[in-house]
Amino acid sequence: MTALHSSRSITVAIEGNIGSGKTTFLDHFAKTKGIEVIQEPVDMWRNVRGHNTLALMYSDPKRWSFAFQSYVQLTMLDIHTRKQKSLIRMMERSIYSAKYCFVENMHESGNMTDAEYVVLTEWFNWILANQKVQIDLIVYLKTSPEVCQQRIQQRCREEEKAIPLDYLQALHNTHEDWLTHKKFPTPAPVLVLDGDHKLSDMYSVFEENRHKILLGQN
Ligand code: DGT
Repeated sequence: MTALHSSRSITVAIEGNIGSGKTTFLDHFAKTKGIEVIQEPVDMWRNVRGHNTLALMYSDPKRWSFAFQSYVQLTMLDIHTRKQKSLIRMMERSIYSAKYCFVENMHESGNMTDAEYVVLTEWFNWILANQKVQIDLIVYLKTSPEVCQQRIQQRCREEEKAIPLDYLQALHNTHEDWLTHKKFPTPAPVLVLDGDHKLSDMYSVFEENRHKILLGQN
């Protein structure tokens, strides 16, 4: 199948909670010619010159959230500013969800001090004002925290073993605040997909929405 439905190049960001099914979405569309897929740089976060910052953040969030989010912000900026090679780029998450979903949650939950939060926010605002961080469509996989938890348990990623349902609920709320209630600006139209179907049924949901997604419309 080919992706050449649109004549302008577009960037689609796939957003949703941990375990919401973003990788399944990207793997599905990666098979389409003309689409480049950029997965989230989790492996880079796990090995910053030998330091596993993802594990540090989960083991002691008060101590490590700021360092971790600083690096996440850098790696996301790197991806956003990479030259696009195909007509359609699909990327897992964005610099926006790192800030509006994760940083907000860490600050609200007391895992990040006001000063740390303000420093990250100043960096974030500077980036948006001075760098080209283009997104044309956000696909929001809206998946209930309970379903996310089951999927996280099934995949057994070492760092995520102790993620409690409360944390997934809080992250669900920050995604909803941003993408449904528009508490923060959305950089592009939002297409909401129900992520609660079993994974084998998700492919039909993706296909039903293929046309809109490839045209960058919600
Ligand atoms: P999927 O395919 O929907 O199951 O996606 P995941 O869960 O593989 O990908 P994602 O982005 O939801 O999360 C990967 C891991 O990295 C997960 O443990 C949460 C963490 N993570 C991702 N971005 C951030 C961030 O900005 N801050 C924090 N604290 N954690 C993050």
